[in-house]
Amino acid sequence: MRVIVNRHQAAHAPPQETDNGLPVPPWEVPDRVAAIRAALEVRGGFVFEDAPPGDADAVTGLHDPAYVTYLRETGAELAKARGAAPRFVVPSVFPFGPAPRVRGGRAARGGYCFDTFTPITAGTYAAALGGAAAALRAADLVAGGGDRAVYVLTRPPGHHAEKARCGGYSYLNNAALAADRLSKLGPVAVLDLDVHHGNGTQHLFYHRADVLTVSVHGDPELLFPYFSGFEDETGTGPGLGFNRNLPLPPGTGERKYRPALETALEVVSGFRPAFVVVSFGVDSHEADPIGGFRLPTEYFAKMGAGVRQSGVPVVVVQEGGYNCDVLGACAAKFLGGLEGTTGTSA
Ligand code: OKP
Ligand code: ZN
Repeated sequence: MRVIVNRHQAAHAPPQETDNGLPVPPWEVPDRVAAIRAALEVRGGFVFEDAPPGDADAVTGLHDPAYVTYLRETGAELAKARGAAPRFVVPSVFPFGPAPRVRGGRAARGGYCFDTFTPITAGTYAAALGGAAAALRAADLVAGGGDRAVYVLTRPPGHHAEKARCGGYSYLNNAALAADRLSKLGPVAVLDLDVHHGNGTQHLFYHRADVLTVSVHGDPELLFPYFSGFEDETGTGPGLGFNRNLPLPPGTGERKYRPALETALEVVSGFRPAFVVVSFGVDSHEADPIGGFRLPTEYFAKMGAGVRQSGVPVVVVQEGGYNCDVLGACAAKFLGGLEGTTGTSA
């Protein structure tokens, strides 16, 4: 299987994230990608390929051009920081009132971001654009018909990024960009298996009937992103009926996960997609420090095998997963199941 690697991932390495107002060590670190790559190299059968250079024009079809400019220019300013000047920006004030206006830089911070977990650094734009380029390359490969499945090895994640807002460690929505490109060729289903609801992907396709979005995740009453991912969010306008959320309680293990995944896969198949894009997270693993689910490593092979049953070309985009000791094994299991080299049906 071909693996498209984001060469610039390590350019994004914020020194901290802010949780309940306190600086804490970041979970979303460059070692995540290193750990996955090392495990895939040991397992063998993967061909690693650097993504082509990123291109802002390739992402402004889905993302707001002014937002993309904001990411680029904020990073360029931060690159000039010397001495005690801050090395990253995080919003302190979010939009409020009936007609919030973004006039200056401090308003832009809150206007273009929905949480305090997602700092912008000097290298964020390069890393995010590299991930987008990797996802688009993977889409082109499966569109060309030569590859049945391509894996996008990237960070930071993307599935929380909206049209004009970063959040949840996500800046550009890699999976959505791949899905949007593939949607020019036929119906696309995005299956989000990260433990967190893919609010950005839902938001980007909520009004569209040509891209189905299905997500299995932790109940947002208790888990990030808190504001969306509930069962009654089903789409709007022409997109009504083309969004499906399957929230599960904290502590979910194989027994509760399996029927939800089965339902998700049935919804995907019923849509008769020409392509499937998987937002793949390992944060549903029992050893993940922030996910709260209890899936064992072996189960990831069954997840991959389940996706294989769709029978259509698949782009797998790496999203979350924060225990570097299990990331590689789970990714290898999932991709093995998807390829049909390990695992049995979910
Ligand atoms: C991004 B992805 C930890 C709080 C973490 C942000 C989670 C972002 C997840 N105490 N909150 O979906 O894996
Ligand atoms: Zn996640």
